[in-house]
Amino acid sequence: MESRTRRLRTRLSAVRPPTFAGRLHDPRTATAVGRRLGAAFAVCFVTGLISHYLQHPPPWAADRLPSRPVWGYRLTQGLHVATGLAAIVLLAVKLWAVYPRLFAWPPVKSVRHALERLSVALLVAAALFEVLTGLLNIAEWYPWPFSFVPVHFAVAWVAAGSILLHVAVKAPQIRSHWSRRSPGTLALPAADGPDRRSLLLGAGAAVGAVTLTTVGQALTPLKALDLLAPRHPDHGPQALPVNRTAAAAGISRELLRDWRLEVAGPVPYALDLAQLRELPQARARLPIACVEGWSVSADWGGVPIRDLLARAGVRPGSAAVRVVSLEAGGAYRVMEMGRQYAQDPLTLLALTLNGQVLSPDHGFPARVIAPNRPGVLQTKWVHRLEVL
Ligand SMILES: Nc1nc2c(c(=O)[nH]1)N[C@H]1C(S)=C(S)[C@@H](COP(=O)(O)O)O[C@H]1N2
Ligand SMILES: [Mo]
Repeated sequence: MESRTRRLRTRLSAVRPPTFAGRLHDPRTATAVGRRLGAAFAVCFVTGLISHYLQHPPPWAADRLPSRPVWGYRLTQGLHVATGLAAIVLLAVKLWAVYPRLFAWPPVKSVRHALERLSVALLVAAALFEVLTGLLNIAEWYPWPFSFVPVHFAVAWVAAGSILLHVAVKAPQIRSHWSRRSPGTLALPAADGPDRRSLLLGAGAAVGAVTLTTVGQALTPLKALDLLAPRHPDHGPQALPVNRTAAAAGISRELLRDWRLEVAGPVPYALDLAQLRELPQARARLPIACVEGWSVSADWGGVPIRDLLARAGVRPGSAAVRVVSLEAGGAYRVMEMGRQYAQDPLTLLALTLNGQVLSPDHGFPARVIAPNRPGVLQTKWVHRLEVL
């Protein structure tokens, strides 16, 4: 018994944490991976800001937001989710490459060193938080007590700030390890190349695989490869995904029985569905581009919002509009749309989708579809327009 314990103890004492002294844990690898990770984060940050300000424009910008190109938000949000997913892979490789330094001993050597480590801790925490909350968000899983949007937005600034600080602190190393020809590499052994190349190729292959198997949720020519994304662009009623169903929104046949579109403006009026169908109809091929990353184009038919506003006595291009859904609660019940959107001839109060009457889940009897806007603002089950 005694000897067995001792044997176990000797064996355990032989187990040491890996030393990670290899070339793949040197500053050059950290720089090579860091560059790519930095690029992914930069695109992710900028496209995230675009998404945020399209959804929550400051008052001075609301009427200036452009309604073209129609695919603008589809592109930026597709990039946001794709670069965020790529960043997960790159962040893992980067953390693996610098792992020994994160646990270096002694933990603190000087005030400067302490500050540097603190900034790295902040960076790692913020970056992990952003990619993980983003990942769970596209899966529509919210296992946390806070509201996703403001927290994801705020921590993005922390991440961006700590990345800038990190790059500034590491500038000398980054500079000397940036390119193959830079002076820093001359000191490295000749055998240095292949190892690092394999690591970078492996990381590239992993990013490629993640991208190819998810990007089809937005880049529909690749939809056949969309194996890992939470949403498939074709799956849903009328071949279009649904985030919130009519049942979930509490839209019942009862509620719809006396449905009429009310328009509040200088000359208020109300129309029932038959009357709306009598008005001149327009068609538009526009995408729904969900903030969660999926997007699909469809053929929409209905009455241009600007015609409905003109009928209420609004001069073309002179008013923004508030759109109210029949839905009783929910964050997307009320939506506001600036002038550029309201006057765009492609902005419709849609009554049909791909030539058919809207299904209940797509917003029957009427929904908004506008160019270059986040999906969350394409309000379903519309029953009231208010001229602002
Ligand atoms: N009233 C209302 N409209 C809504 C929503 C909602 O929850 N309530 N969800 C929005 C979101 S997040 C998206 S992506 C689109 C999706 O439209 P679809 O279900 O027709 O594809 O509808 C938007 N319109
Ligand atoms: Mo959405």
